[in-house]
Amino acid sequence: MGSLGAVLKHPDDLFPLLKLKRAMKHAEKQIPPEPHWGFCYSMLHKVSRSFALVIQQLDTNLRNAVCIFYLVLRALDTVEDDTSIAADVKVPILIAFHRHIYDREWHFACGEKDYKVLMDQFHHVSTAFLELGESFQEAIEDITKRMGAGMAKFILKEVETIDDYDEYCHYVAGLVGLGLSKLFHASGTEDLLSDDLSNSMGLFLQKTNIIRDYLEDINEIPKSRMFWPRQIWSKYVIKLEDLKYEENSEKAVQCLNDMVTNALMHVEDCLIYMAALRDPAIFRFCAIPQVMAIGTLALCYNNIEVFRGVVKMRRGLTAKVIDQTKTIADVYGAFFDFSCILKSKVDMNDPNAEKTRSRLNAIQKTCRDSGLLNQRKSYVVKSNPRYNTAFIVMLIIILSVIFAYLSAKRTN
Ligand code: D61
Ligand code: MG
Repeated sequence: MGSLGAVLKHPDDLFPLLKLKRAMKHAEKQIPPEPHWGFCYSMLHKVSRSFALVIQQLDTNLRNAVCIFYLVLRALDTVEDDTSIAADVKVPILIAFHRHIYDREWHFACGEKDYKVLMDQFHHVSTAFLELGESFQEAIEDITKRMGAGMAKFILKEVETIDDYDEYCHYVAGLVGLGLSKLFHASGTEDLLSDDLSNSMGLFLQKTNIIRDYLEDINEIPKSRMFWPRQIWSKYVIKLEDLKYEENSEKAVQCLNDMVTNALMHVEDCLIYMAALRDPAIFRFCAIPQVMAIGTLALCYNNIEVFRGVVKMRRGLTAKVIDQTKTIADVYGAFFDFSCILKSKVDMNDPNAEKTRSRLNAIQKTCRDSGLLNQRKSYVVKSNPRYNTAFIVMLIIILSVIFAYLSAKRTN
């Protein structure tokens, strides 16, 4: 459904969408003049739409450190994700990557499109990295070293058990959480938050991605990318790829619901982590991706489309999340609302229905016990119909005026 159709169906998306458009334009204008910082920020906008905007609203000092942290790890991940590189070439690079970020001469050609440009001109990232403060450099190098070693381990090892799954997600996303908590603390604005809570922030985001991207990953050329743990999918099918075949639809959706139920385990920690943050810009930077994740899980749950194409939140809802996520009350509200949506989709014949419902009840209880639920706008309560008709009438009047004006101009 085109964007106009989506806006007509969800008129209260319009203003947040316009604000998002303006914010993106504004962010793109903020590109620093120095060539290497210019390259880093324009690359950030190209390789990560979702994180670029939330990184841009951080204070300068921290923003530069988080921008470089992102690009260094995205480059490391580009080596990991390039399934055309042989393991005996890839593994040594992943393990030594933490040393390469200090070497302006180091380059390794791999990846596609913008990711390839990031690799080919990686010297700009190293130059900027070497300009960061000592404590920022130390945190970034430490996490790069541990993530590279973890990625190398799983190049040669399959994700078998749920513990393997948590370990893999720790290496590629949990460690990002640990690193960010160190950068927040080094910037002097936040206390150092615990590794466990920081790890959960990463696991919730990564598991949501792994669930949403099932089809894209299993169809990856030349080699499938498989992150769903055998301990879960082997309860439903013989091979992981069997989930995408029509005849296995019922089993596939049950397996999907099992994976979503597993990801919900991290929500409590994430809410505690976000409630502990003091700086409003850091709060928004951490909270917006989390609200996007619970919204995406609510969309994926019990949804066969996950095995037919990539399921994504509509742009209007993304704009609303970015526009409306400012305080912890907004976060409790969003997690409560999306938990309601998820709960309304639980089919009592689903093998995990009880476990899913009890995890959702726990999340909703935490949100209610915050005592902040009534101070927010809702993601589920439909905007009032009177407002919609008024809006549509307004739109038609504006369009007809524009039309009349254009046709008048043409005849003159
Ligand atoms: C607070 C705020 C943001 C947080 C956080 C806490 C904790 C963790 C994360 C962000 C990371 C979440 C990762 C979820 C998306 N998954 C990926 O990007 C996978 O690659 C993982 C390895 C590279 C991580 C790069 C990264 C991502 C976000 C950052 C960051 C670094 C640094 C600072 C801020 C945010 C996924 O990649 C998909 C792709 O290639 O596009 C994969 O390969 O599995
Ligand atoms: Mg990867």
